[in-house]
Amino acid sequence: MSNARNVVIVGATGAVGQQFISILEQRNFPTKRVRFLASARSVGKKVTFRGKQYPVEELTEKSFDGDQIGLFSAGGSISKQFAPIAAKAGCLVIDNSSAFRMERDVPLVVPEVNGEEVTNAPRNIIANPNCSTIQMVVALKPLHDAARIRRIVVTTLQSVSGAGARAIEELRVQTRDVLDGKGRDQLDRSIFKHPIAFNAMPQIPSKADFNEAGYTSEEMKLLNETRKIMGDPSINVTMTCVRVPVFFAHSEAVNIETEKKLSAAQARAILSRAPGVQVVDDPMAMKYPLAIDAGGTDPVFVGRIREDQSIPNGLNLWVVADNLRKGAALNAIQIAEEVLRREPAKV
Ligand code: 25A
Ligand code: L14
Repeated sequence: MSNARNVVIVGATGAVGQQFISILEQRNFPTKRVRFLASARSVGKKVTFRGKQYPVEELTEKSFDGDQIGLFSAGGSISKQFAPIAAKAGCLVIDNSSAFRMERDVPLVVPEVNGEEVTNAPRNIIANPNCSTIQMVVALKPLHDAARIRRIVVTTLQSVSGAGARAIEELRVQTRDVLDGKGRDQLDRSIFKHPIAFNAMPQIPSKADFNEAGYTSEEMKLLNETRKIMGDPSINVTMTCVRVPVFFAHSEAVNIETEKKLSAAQARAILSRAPGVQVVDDPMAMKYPLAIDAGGTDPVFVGRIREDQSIPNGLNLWVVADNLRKGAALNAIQIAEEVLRREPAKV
């Protein structure tokens, strides 16, 4: 394949890294050499890609010789340190962390919304947005185009996989331990400060990073990243992010106020034609998006579409997507596909 590139995965053993591997396979992404990097802890592990076994190699400053596309998901501090090194070695970095998202000369891309921005990457780094933001803007961009959104009020219900592979394990073990009768103080709480099994926690991420106004960094991403991706700094967003004991897929209760009136039927019609969206909205038949259906799939599911009767121009929606796929690995690989399609001379 003439379009094939050398691909390197950074954080290959993590929750998102594993999804990179399966999505490259599922989408038949054109690759030449593929390499799998993680920390020294993972050296000795093997990963299987397209039926072949590969060793996991340690990420070092010398890792990037000859790589053309780098898919990064090993956390913000690793990205800050290694993305510029890879980019300098000629590798186009598609970064899942928050390290570069708000930098002016780094595009923040959701292909359904602003795919054309991939050509605008002077630092050889493209940022993949926050998972909750991605699914929200895929659902809201077509409504914004039709009726101009002035204000968004959103509450997220986020799965534990957003906090990585060890968080998934923590929920699994805690659930079993609580059912076995263990008390709060006997539970392993290495990732989450409070028990996450049988609980709902209004704080993401797990380290306390509330700003002066009382918002978490995850909450501020929904404001700042939405404005950047939509290219409209006039959109107002207010939000509460909640961790729930779900393994995969984030759910969001979204309320919007628009400049022009949109009926629920009009919104449903617009969303049923929107790229990346699947409308599931037959409440009388008890059909609406569910995290357990969205896990392992690609679309952003939208349902419970109804008018907000408290204001003249408002709508309520329920938006669900797999946070490790559309919220992370799938979106990043769609960015890479967008790059290949446009084939800028650099890559
Ligand atoms: O730093 P941040 O931004 O706060 O990010 C925190 C975590 O969020 C996940 C990811 O966790 C990250 O570490 N994450 C990042 N972006 C995400 C997104 N968009 C996201 N989650 C969801 N959506 P993870 O566990 O899923 O993936 C971590 C991967 O990064 C590799 N890594 C870590 N440090 C590294 C490194 N790679 C290179 N150099 C480093 N210094 C990590 O590889 C994994 O691939 P690993 O070898 O460190 O981990 C292999 C397995 O070991 C377990 N583990 C991880 N940390 C520890 C550990 N075990 C014991 N002690 C530890 N401290 C993991 O379960 C992993 O499977
Ligand atoms: O900004 O813990 O991409 O659910 C994604 C996962 C932030 C934390 C990001 C989580 C991270 C979030």
